[in-house]
Amino acid sequence: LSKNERRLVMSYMYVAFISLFIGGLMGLLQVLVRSGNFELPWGINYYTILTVHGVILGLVLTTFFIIGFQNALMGKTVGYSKKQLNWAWIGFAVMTIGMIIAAITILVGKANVLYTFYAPLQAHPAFYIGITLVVVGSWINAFVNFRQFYMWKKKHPDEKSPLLAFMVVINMLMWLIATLGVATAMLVQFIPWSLGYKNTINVLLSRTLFWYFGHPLVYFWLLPAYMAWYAIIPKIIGGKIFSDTLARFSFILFLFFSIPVGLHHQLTEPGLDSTWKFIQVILTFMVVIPSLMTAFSMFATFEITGRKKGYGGLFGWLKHLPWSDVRFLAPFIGMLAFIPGGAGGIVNASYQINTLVHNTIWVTGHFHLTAATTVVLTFFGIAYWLIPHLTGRKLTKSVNRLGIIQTILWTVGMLIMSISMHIQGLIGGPRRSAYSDYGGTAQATEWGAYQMAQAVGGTILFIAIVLMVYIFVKMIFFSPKGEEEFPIAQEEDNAEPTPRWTENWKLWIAITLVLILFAYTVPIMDVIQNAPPGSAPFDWPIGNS
Ligand code: HAS
Repeated sequence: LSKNERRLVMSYMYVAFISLFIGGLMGLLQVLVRSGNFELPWGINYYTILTVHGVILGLVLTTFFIIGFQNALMGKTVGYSKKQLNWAWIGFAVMTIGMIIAAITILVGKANVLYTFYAPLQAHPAFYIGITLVVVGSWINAFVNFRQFYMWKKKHPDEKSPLLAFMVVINMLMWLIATLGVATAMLVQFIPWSLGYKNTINVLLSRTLFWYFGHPLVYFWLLPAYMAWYAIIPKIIGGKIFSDTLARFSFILFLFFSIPVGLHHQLTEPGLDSTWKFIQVILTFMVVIPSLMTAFSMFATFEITGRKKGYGGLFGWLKHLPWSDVRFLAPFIGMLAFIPGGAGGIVNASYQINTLVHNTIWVTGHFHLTAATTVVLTFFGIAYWLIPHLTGRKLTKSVNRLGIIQTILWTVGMLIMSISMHIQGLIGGPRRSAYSDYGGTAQATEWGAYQMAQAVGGTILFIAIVLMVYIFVKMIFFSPKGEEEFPIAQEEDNAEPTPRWTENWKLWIAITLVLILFAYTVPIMDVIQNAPPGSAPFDWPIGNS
């Protein structure tokens, strides 16, 4: 990567790791409050810290890490022209300005609306404008990536595109189509309503537009982790990509099925016809398939590599994996966490069973396994080679050792926290609530032990976050100078050529749009036509309640 490209990617990384620290601190405060043994000082509202936690980790850390990482992949595989790089900087600037505006609005307590900003909770208009700017900045980046890809294809008409560039384009296409939902909600509903041009808001429409965006959002987090699993981990373990075609096909399936499934977050909501909910549940089970393909492909890579190195037996090939290399260990634990995390997702998506878990802290347990373990541990695994590569330093043995300790702390903290969240959810423990003994009811008494376990897990996690930030600073400023490789794997030698149909972009976009129109046209028309008069704004009572 050129000097300017490295600087661009590092700028994203700075925002991501500062966010990790602030968001993690808020997480610690939350588990302490929920344990019932701690009260927030100076009358700070519980929902302020919950909003900071969700927005800064779920929206800021992820988006900045992902776009930074993807820019590194694009620079490495298809390259930047000077003009493209300038536009990429403009995208970064717009995103950062938007992020700062939204962050300040939340921190001064003017946007206690959580990361889903459900109406009729109302924030100061600056919050909505800030988030909209983050989205606009990300669009600029998306178009830069599309342009880079297009120019590369023009120069290499008979070659297949580099796998990682192909994956970045799919992820940004999905993001672009998905964010149209949230941008519409912002421009048509939230901003005019919060500015006082409208007195009421169509709550169900705003939630439906949010989840049209909100579910592909979780795959926008997941796909960069899959990029690393498919194309980078094989190189780190000394192997090759199992199948280029399978990898591309699984990404194409994500493009098709990530978006027309948002209603599975609204299964308990009245006002949406259950037929359409059921149809979107079926589509949700379709989006499980590319993850199962990924699991299959990862096992295959591990086994083939192990056997090539001479390890036999039913599971003997597991021994060859580089367990003491944090670039492998952290993402591998991420993969393991996705087995129960994904299974929990299937539980959530099962229409009737959703009634049992919806709005309980089970759901919080689910996304701490999927997003905060699978995705985040993979991102850490990436950071251990990407940051030294960008700063021209070496990943030293001591940093590697610290990284392994960090990974173990994270795993232990997350296990304690998310297992207890899952169990507490099954016995009715609500999510998104500060501490209450609910008038001393027997059921609430049962939750106490699990809340305590979450406080223990959350404290271990906060220690792990401090250690990660320390490692980040060490990798940038204190590691010895040198060259760290940018590990990109080759395909297996006997791989069949990737068929050309994998790059039939017009067809992929057309199928995606048809599926969206099929799944969403009637529900959205219903929600608009049958809209009740609308809800006036609502704000939380002062304090922790
Ligand atoms: Fe989810 C709620 C359904 C995946 C994140 N999810 C959430 C929320 C978040 C979230 C943040 O249907 C909360 C939203 C809110 O605030 O209200 N989710 C699913 C389904 C999947 C799924 C079906 N979720 C994710 C991922 C996330 C994420 C990924 C973040 C990154 N989720 C739901 C539903 C709800 C929900 C409902 C709403 C609940 C409610 O009522 O509110 C699927 O994509 C999961 C498929 C995955 C698998 C696992 C495959 C396993 C792999 C690992 C391979 C391991 C290897 C290791 C190779 C089937 C790929 C080798 C091992 C050796 C031993 C060698």
